[in-house]
Amino acid sequence: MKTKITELLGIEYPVIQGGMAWVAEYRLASAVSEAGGLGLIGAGGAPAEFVREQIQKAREVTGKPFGVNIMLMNPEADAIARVVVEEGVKVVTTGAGNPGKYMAMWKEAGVRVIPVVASVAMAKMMERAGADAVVAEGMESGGHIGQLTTMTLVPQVVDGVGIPVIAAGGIADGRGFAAARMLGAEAVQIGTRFVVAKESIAHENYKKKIIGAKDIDSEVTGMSHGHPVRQLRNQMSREYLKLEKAGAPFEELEQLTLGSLRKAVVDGDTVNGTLMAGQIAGMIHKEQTCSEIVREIMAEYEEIMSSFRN
Ligand code: TUI
Repeated sequence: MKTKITELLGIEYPVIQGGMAWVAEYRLASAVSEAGGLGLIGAGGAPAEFVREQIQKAREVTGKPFGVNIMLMNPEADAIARVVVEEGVKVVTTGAGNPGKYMAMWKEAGVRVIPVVASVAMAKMMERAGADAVVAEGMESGGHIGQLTTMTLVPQVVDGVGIPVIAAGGIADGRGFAAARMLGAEAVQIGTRFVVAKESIAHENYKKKIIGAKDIDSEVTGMSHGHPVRQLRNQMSREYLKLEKAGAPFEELEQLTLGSLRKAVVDGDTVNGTLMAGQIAGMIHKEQTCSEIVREIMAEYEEIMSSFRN
C-alpha cells in the first residue's frame, strides 16, 4: 500500500507502532518493522547508553527501517537526541514536549523527524521547525494525553499543515485504519494492540488486563495538574484520583507513581502498577504476532473499502 508516509519512510504498510516506554524495546520494534510497518524503540525514561544498545540490537535482527521515540521529559533527552544521530537512526518521533531545539541537528543528519502533537498550534510550530510529518494523537490513547479526540484533532491538523499527518489514539483494527484515512491521515500509529503482541515483553498479567478490559475500563489521572495519563482502572489509579480530588500537591502524586509503569510492564504488578492503555483496550481479545496484527488490519481495511465500492 502506497501513501505519503510509506514513501517517506520506505515501509510497506502505513502502520507505525507507538513508542511505549518499557514495552517498545528492540524485540517489538524489529518485529513490527519485519511485518512491514515501522517499529519504534521507546526510549521512555531510559539512559542514553541503554537506548544505544537497543538500536544496535534492533539492527542485528532486522535490515528494515525502524525508529526511536524520545520522551522529552526524560532527563537524558539531550544525550538520546545525539545517540540517534551517532547510530544513524533514520526516523525519530518525539512525545510529551517540544523537540524544537534538536531539529537542526537531526535535519542535518538526514533523520526523518515526526513529533507527536495534541493540538493544531503545536503541529504548525513543528512544521515551521522542519518536521517531516506529525503524529496527531487523540485523548483515546493510553499514557500521557492531550485534550482533543482523534476524530476532532486529526482533520483539524490535516487542514492546518502541509506535511503528512499520522493518526493515533483509539485505533486498533481495519475500521479505525479506514476511519483515519477518511479523516485525511496518511498512516496510523497503534500502541495498545502491540502491547499484547506475542513479541511484546510486557508481563503476561498486564497483557491479560488489556485482553480482559471493557470499553469503560480506562480512566485519566493527573488532569488537575496538567499531566493527564490514561490507564486501566486499578488500586493505583483509584488511590491517585482520591488524593488528587483531595488536593494533594503534585510532588506527592508524582512520588506515588514513581516507577509504577515499570511495576506494571516488567513485574506484572496489576495492583500498584500503572496499566497505561487506550480506550480501545475493550476491542483487543487475543495475543497475536506483529505480522498477524498488521496483516489483519490491512485485510479488514481492504474489505471495508471494497464494500463501499459495491
Ligand atoms: O508522550 C506520549 N505518551 C506518553 S509519554 C509516557 S511516559 C510518562 N510516564 C509517566 C507520566 C507521564 C508520562 C507515557 N505516555 N504521547 C505523545 C504526546 N505528546 N501526547 C501529548 C503530547 C504532547 C504534549 C505537550 C506533545 C507536545 C506537548 O507540548 C508541550 C509544550 O512544550 O508546549
